[in-house]
Amino acid sequence: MTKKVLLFLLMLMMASNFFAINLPDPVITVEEGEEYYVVDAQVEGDYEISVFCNNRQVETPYAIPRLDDDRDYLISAYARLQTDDGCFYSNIVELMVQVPALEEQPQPGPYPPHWPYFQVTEGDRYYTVTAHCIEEGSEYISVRLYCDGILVDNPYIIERTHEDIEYVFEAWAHCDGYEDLSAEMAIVVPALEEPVSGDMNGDKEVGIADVNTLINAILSSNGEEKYDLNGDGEVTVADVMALINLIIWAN
Ligand SMILES: [Ca+2]
Ligand SMILES: [Ca+2]
Repeated sequence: MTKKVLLFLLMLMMASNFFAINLPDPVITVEEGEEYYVVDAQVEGDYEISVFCNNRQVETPYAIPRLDDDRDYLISAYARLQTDDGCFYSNIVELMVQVPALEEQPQPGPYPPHWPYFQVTEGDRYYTVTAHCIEEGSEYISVRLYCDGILVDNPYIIERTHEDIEYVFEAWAHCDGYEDLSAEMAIVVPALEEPVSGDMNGDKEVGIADVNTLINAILSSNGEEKYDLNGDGEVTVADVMALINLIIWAN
């Protein structure tokens, strides 16, 4: 090869370098999601970008699904510019992306191991019925309460009336993904207990024992309202007389 040819080649190389365009390197980004990792690549300037996942060209943004196990993916990208003087490339940028396995999704809670059950709170004026279920409080478990076939609040408050009333309750335990379980209960809510006039000792009867109780209340200056039989605001001998009259009248 002559010196002239070498010189010519040298000048050609210099000329090609002179016209060469240095493209900026693309930047690969990864957005981590619960189900997908999304890969994208950007470059400053108006250049085409080619992106590859494990050497296979992909469209961007490219969503990589998370699978049952951890996986590594080699992402590579370069920018390209086509001009009349030729095609110019940036460096190839590579990034190893570790995509972890899908996180375990919370499973529905365990099926209620027992049927729903009831709790009855007996009060002087109200009865309260509550339907429970094991594991209640879990977001997957709920309990519905029906009274005589109608959906009611749980707990359900019943006001006692002047008569005994029977109610039939049904409770349904619901757990996502399973069949509902139900239980039934009938209860009689007794009538309000009317106070027995003159019954000072609380045995529901009126007799000589109540006179003793009342006298003791007077002697001990116990002015409880229940001892004020004649309603004059005081507990005195007048109440004893009223009580004796009551006993005589009753007999
Ligand atoms: Ca009594
Ligand atoms: Ca009195």
